[in-house]
Amino acid sequence: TSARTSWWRQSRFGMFIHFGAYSNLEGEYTRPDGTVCRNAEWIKRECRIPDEEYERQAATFNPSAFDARAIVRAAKDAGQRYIVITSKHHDGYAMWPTRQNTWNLRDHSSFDPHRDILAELKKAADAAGIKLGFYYSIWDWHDPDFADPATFPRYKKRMYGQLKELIDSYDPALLWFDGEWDTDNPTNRWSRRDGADLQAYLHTLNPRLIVNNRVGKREVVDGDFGTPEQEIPAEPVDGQLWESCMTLNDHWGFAKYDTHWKSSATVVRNLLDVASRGGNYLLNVGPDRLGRIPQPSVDRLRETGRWLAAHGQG
Ligand code: JFZ
Repeated sequence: TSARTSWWRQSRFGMFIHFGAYSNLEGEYTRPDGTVCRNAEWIKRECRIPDEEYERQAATFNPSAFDARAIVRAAKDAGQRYIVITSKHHDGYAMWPTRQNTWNLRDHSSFDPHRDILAELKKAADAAGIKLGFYYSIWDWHDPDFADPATFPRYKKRMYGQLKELIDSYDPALLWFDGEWDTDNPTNRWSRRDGADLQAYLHTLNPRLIVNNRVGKREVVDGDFGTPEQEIPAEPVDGQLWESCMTLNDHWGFAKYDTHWKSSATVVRNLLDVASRGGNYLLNVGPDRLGRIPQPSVDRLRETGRWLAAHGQG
């Protein structure tokens, strides 16, 4: 517990946003034989979409209705104090105009090339006093240098380059790593040493940056906080800050058929449960292909905020 993590420890409630090229499929892939395969942010891999086909669909991605101010307002109304958005998920697609490759929202989409959704979100968040962080997947299905141990150092260099771009351009308060496990490689290419090196590098760029434990191997020594997923730990690890991330339905990315929404009562109960145990609650929304947060999510965020306002927090 340091001054560095003070804003985060006091925040308690944040908004997770899963948004990427997968969102354009809205959770459904129709195979050439007409059968339908359902998934969300893992759709490329779980539905075995060929690379060329996934790239072709990404080229039509046009989240023209992405409204950073509306998203920030939804977070603020809910009583959330920080936002963590996927800057790059496992599919490797960067949601900002990275200079490391063309597999990104500016160079490989049908989106207005003058827009930059991370810059828009940063501006809106700053204006509302909301902290902004980025999810970043170490695991990368798209970069040809990732999968081969011989070329992995080249990938790592590009990854460092992307993270420097994110810090230089958008000054995130937090980086939320993922994909440090690497199911392609039982040899566990991402080592504790890699994690420690990366964390040290990031702190040379911004000493105040907060980083989650998936930067390393999710040990207590890795990063600043633990990341239990879809659960509220009964026995938090002594001395480790933690944040429980959860979906609002049953998917992280948008899935048009998924109507299994948690009630706002459940959300409030989870938030109180997490907060009473000293943790943070990072509640996910998955914008649709146009960039809009689904209305059922907006409704639940608003109801949660109303409850908090009526009971003295907020
Ligand atoms: C990862 C991602 O694969 C997923 O798409 C989503 O972004 C989520 C927030 O993070 O999924 C995980 C990560 C960790 C575990 C399970 C799924 N885990 O520790 O069991």
